[in-house]
Amino acid sequence: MNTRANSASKQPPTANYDAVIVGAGFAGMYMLQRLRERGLAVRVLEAAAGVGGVWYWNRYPGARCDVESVEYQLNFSEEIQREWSWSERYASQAEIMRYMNYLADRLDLRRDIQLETRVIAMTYDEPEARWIVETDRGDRLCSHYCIMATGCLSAAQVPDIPGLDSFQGEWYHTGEWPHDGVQFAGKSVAVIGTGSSGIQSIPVIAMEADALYVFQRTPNFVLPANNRALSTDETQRSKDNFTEDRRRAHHSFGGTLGIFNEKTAHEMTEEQRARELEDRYRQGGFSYLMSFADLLTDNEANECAARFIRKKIAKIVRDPQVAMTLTPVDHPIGTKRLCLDTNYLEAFNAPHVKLIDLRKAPIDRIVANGLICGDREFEFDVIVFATGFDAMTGALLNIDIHGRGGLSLRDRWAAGPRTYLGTGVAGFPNLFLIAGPGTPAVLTNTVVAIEQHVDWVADCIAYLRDRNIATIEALPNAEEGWVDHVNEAAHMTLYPLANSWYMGANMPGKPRIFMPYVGGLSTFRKRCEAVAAKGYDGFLLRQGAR
Ligand code: NA7
Repeated sequence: MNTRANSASKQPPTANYDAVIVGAGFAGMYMLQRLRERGLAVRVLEAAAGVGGVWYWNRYPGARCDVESVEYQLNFSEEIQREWSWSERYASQAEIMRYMNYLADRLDLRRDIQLETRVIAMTYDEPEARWIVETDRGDRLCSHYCIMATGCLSAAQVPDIPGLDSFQGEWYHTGEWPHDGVQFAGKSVAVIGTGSSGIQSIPVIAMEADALYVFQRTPNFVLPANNRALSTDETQRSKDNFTEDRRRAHHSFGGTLGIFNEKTAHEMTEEQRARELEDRYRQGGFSYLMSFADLLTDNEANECAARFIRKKIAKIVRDPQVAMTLTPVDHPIGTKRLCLDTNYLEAFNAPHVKLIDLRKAPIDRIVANGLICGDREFEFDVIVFATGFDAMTGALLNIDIHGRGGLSLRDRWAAGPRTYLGTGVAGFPNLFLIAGPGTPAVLTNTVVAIEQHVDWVADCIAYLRDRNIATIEALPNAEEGWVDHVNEAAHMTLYPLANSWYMGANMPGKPRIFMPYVGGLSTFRKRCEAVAAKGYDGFLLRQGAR
């Protein structure tokens, strides 16, 4: 087991850093800024040819954020927030990329970011208390700290359907979309998958393609986005309210400014419930899930909100058979990531858009000019896999990470991910995860969660350096306690009832563990602050020169 660690320490590393950050999305960029402020020598390694993380890759037609743009930004600097204005209620992928590139230039981040460099291995060199980081370009970097800003949805998943190699047309995954775009005009197209990426891309592809086949395994709950241009007044208001809005978002349950109804569904009359749901539905966006205090914990309350959406589907989709196929019945609303829609349901009213229910017959195989489901054969020129990601753990486990004593993270997490506060892993000193399993990040406004995590890690590193502490490492019992707490919290809600990517259920063979923390960002923040206030309680701190 020790061979790897020993051999890693024998070869001289090519460059020395205080910190290596993997990934240049929101988390990696902000982490770089925070560590630079504290005078650390930092290198960011990024596989893509540009900054932006998940937004760099997910440039499929219709790609758009489903958190309100004025809330989906880094808010550490009021000056920057005043300089930047969003044009729409929900920012398009292109606008988010402009914002992220603006941040990279404005903060002069690029000189410390190495692009087109994929980290393939990381090995902890115990005698020297340092990490050796190896890349696909042959770099060997040596770093005291490693921060994994690898994203929760960055390992695209193309299902293992027999025959894909024999397909004569073009195929793409929404999460690895070509930068030059894809021409659909005059073509017959198949979209496989109806999560957020499918739901956003289908209506846009339908406008261009001659024929569109949508292959659906599970119908999803969709809510109108009601996207629109932001007025000058709205933009100004968000700038003027910067301090208060930032405070509110950071101390909220979900990292947003949305307001929860404090009443449970049972405390309301039928009329009140219907009005609440209708108001929030019209408003658009995720606030629908805040209609009742118990919407995600009580079956009846949830069913009331779910029934309301099912009725809307029946009104929008003209063909009753198609409407029924699009109607979700197998999971409580909100327990799979809710999808925001712009003309998704309406797209199925067009004669050239066909819905195929994979629950009746799954895809048997792909052939040269299409695919076969049971006794039906479909012909098309292009396949769009909107089939999601090896979420939360995929990007981390794609790297060959070995901690103390040669311990492999893949082995350590074989039965599911285990972290302390979503940040530290026992046996992996000075390794920090951002938005990792065990944090609330993916259930909240991720950017606000990322800000909280990064601030915590930056403060922690400052604490260690100020006190000459060489290493920090999660203690096994603290890790176990946190994993139990994350599990217990999840099982107090309806979340585990769905086959979601939160549960690892979208990946064949992946352990079924509810990975995110459902307790909310405000509770998580308090817990992190308490741990820091007690000198990083639950972590083992080792004194020593560094
Ligand atoms: P999601 O939400 O994981 O959706 C993937 C979709 O692909 C979903 O409908 C899956 O059905 C379907 N899928 C996955 N594998 C298959 C196979 N083998 N056959 C047929 N259909 C399949 O990914 P997205 O990219 O849409 O969204 C990811 C996140 O990005 C989203 O949650 C937001 O946070 C933004 P299933 O439901 O598993 O039956």
